[in-house]
Amino acid sequence: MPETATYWTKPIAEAVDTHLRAFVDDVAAARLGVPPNLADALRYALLGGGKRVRPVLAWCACEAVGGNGTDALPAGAAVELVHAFSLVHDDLPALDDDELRRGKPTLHKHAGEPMAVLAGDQLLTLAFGALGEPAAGGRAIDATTHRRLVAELVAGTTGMIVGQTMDMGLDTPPGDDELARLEAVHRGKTGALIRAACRMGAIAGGVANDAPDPRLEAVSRYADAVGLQFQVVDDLLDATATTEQLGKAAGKDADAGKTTYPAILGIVGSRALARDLAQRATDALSDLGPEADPLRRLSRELADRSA
Ligand code: GRG
Repeated sequence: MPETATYWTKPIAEAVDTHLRAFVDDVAAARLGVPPNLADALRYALLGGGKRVRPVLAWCACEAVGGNGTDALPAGAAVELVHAFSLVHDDLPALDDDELRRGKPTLHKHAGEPMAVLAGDQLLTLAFGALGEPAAGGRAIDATTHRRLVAELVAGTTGMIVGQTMDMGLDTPPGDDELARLEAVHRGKTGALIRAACRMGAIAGGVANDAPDPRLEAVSRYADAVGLQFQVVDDLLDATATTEQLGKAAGKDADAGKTTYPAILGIVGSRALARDLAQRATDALSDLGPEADPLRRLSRELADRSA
């Protein structure tokens, strides 16, 4: 999280970490019999840092529709498990071939490539199990809500994989120009999981199950703007921050000759776009009351993040 946001999102991130740790210990290791080495690899990938942006978004989206943030922990944990899977596999030599993640050696550098492949598979599988595990002090998840959460997680994960497929040149992004094609890649690769996190938080918070709910539409529009904004800022940081600041290799986009927002719009143009998207995100919430203020604050602060 950005420095300015740390003090207010920290308790949420800590609740997420506590929930994830208990899930790995009590469900993955104790109940499902994941062996100690694999469980350690899961903890390394899942609990070793990370801003927890997606579970925090789920929590705040839940509260934005009048829910209790604790009820969004299973959804947030599930999205974070998918996110951790994507980072572990993305870092593999066959994909991005990275050695540093969250300021530490990537999982395949730490535990070897076979273990990293298997841990990624396991993280993805466990994500779907996490949806049915209520948090301590949270509500039990009813069957209809559970089914909706599964569908959102499938859509978000699929969108992410489709975006990654296009990003790797294995499929052609739709769009008439370079900017439209870049947006299509990132609406999938980065945006789809952020959209899922926000929508799942709102669903866990009790938006109507039996009729279209305008609050879910508002949260979805918010999420679409924030998802793109997150990637614009990620591109900016890759171009302007240091490896030490990011905890992962900086400058990789330029080295790889990749199309990025700064490459197309320049640094100043990309900063303006990030601010514009933050504004679009808050505008999307105009019909929601003060309970959506944390979501509004997050989009502003994520536009200014430095890691
Ligand atoms: C391997 C199926 C598959 C997909 C990989 C997520 C992804 C797709 C690749 C990772 C590389 C990348 C730049 C993805 C864009 C999303 C993004 C900005 C990820 C980093 O998320 P943060 O900043 O990371 O939330 P932390 O470490 O804070 O959790």
